[in-house]
Amino acid sequence: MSNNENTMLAICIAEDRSSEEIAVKLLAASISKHCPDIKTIITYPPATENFKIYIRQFPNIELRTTAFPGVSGWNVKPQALLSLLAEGYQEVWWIDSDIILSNDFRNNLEGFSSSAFLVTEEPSNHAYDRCGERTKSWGLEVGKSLSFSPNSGVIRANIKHISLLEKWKELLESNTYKSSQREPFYTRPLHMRSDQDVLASLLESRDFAWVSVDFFRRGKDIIQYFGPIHYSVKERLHNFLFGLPPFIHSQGLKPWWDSSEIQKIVQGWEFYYKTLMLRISPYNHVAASYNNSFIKDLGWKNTHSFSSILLSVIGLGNPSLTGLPIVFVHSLIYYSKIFIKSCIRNKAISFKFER
Ligand SMILES: [Mn+2]
Repeated sequence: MSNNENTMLAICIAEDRSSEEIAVKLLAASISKHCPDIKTIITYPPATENFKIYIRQFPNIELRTTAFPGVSGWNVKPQALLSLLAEGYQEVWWIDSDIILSNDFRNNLEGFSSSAFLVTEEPSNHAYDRCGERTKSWGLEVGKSLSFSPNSGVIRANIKHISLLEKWKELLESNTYKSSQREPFYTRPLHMRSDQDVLASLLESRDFAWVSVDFFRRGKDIIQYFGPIHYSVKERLHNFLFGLPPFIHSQGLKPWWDSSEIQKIVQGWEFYYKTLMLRISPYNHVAASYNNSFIKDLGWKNTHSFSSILLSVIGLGNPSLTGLPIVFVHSLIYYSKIFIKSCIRNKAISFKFER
């Protein structure tokens, strides 16, 4: 890629929680290592002096500390993307702060149309089974159906997508959406659970049916590390053979959180199990490599336990094989339960018919 092309391309990161500072640092370090030629703009209003000094070591990264008005958390995405497109960048990549790069993602662009709107595929248990429902719930006409539920952890948008981003921003700023965000996550209506459900509504609407949408796929392009089984056996074997994908997304609980934070969400054996899975996560594996190599002041905890070391030894130190036996058993139980439930349901239906 020539320099001229690169000046038209930017990575956009925006985070407003100081609790996620270490993740922003790691993402910055991984971008500078694998994509040092891409201009990267980080908007991080809680930046401390220490954070500013840290970021200065990366010539491709620009730090901004003015918050986007009226938004917080994941709802900032369309506004952040629009602001960089308005500055003249032709193509902007949004990357969530809970993602770390393991290599240059541009190597994975083969097969994608250069003008497509790119998002990522959701974890396996969030497969697409409610096509068009989100769109109809927003009162829009359905224009097409997507092959996967979109996850907005990574988005590639270009100047042709400005009207889509503007509409997305408008819906995220609506009063109905804002009041839904005050409800607990799982009691919110499906079309308003988070920013990406609103995005899915628009991508399936007739108004934006002209937008061609492509997906970064699980396994090959991204690890959606949400819970133990979401980095599946199949994906693990693929990554063992062909290497880690460029994007590793640490969804849900984070390996950089203190135990007390995790304990507020999960307790008892689940706390122990999930903490173990965070310790052996591929995110942790990649993050740990920054601890004493070219970054000294990261403060990455990377705490191991006896069980995590044992699993790592069994997994030959490979991030994809580490934890595989547990994931195999967990998946077997999980999918057997789903299978049995569906058998019982079908039986109940046929019983109703017979009567
Ligand atoms: Mn995320």
